[in-house]
Amino acid sequence: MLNIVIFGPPGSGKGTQSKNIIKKYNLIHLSTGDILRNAIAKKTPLGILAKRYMDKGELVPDKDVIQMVINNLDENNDQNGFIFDGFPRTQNQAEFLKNLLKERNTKINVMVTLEVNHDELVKRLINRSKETDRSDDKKVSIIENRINIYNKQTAPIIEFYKKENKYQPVDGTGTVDEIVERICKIINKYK
Ligand code: B4P
Repeated sequence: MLNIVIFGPPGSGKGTQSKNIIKKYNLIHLSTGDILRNAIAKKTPLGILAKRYMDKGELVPDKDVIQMVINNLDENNDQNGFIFDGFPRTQNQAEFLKNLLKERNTKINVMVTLEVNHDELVKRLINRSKETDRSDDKKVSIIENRINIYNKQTAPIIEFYKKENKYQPVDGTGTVDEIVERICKIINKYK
């Protein structure tokens, strides 16, 4: 199995790159953001809960996101591997994912971290808000809140993957194709 964590701040291009990488390596795209937005659209109990957090740019509680990931892995048994997009986002989630994969006799091969500067992130998310109806892209204050939360709660888990020798930074600026190429070079070393 090949399991990849794609990591980076909001707007760094995790979703964009995941879509390209799953095709090349025949992986399942497990995007916690997409699953949560789908739950919101369907007004499920999880969606109703998640909306309260996501509208403010805050993280959805660990226990709810973790249960959602367990369900998704169970539904996709016997696959080639996964790209985890937007998960883990906290130390708890990172430890949980490690244990969950161990129980299933597999592991994360590599964590690819997209590096994009603050102003470019804000610019991309404002642009995206013109094309989509995402409540968390609508106001600069919410975008800034998400970037702050990333810096405080999410970025520290880079240390977790560094200790495991799985952390690989990638320049997340340039054309989408250029970035795909950089990521594939890394994946090929770890697969
Ligand atoms: P996500 O859905 O994960 O979204 P994201 O971080 O905003 O975006 P991403 O990095 O995927 O950017 P994209 O490719 O779209 O999270 C949304 C929310 O869900 C979180 O804030 C949180 O509330 C909740 N959530 C999700 N997972 C959670 C978890 N594990 N725990 C708790 N809460 C969780 O790219 C952005 C824009 O840039 C696009 O418009 C794209 O076209 C553009 N772009 C991409 N690459 C580009 C490039 N190379 N050049 C120029 N533009 C580019």
